[in-house]
Amino acid sequence: VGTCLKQIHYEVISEALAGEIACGDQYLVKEMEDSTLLAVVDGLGHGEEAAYAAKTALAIMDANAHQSLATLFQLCHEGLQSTRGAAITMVKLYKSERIMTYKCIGNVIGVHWHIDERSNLKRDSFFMEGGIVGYRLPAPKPIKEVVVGIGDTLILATDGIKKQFEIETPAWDLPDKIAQKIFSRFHNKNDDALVLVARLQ
Ligand SMILES: [Mn+2]
Repeated sequence: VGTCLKQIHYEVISEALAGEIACGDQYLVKEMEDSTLLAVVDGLGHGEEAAYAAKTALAIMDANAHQSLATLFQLCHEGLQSTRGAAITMVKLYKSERIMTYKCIGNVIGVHWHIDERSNLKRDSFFMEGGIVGYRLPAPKPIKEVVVGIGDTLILATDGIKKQFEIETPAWDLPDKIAQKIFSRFHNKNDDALVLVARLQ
């Protein structure tokens, strides 16, 4: 189960707030020749307008996926001016160099599970910057660059998932299992929710 691409195996679970049809939490996974772009967008609030902001961001990313994350955030910021705005986390995994770059603006949490020098499973949480894409961007900072390896797990989650999910070790479950566990244990039902789990391969 889940979706298998060349570089990653991933699963996504999402659910709109009860009573809403449209979900303001959306994602994009786009595999390209040299890299894979992963993004999770939380359109502000919930319902139609949140979903519209999220869809607008995803369309911009999809059309410009080859650009750097700095450029993608700038394009999204410009394109979301007439919307409510969104929290966005993007990750780009590069095939040749075994690195990823990432940037988080707003509160979509990112976690990177990997094996450290002492062969221990280690969690690194993404550095998050305050702001709302489409409304107010933080002062420009260098894009984060991280070494990654086969077997590493990336988890991206919106604030409809309680942040305690971060400290739960995913161990070696497959992405679909991890996503199901997180969603069933940490879904807070006051908002749209989305979790994306990707394993590097
Ligand atoms: Mn939210």
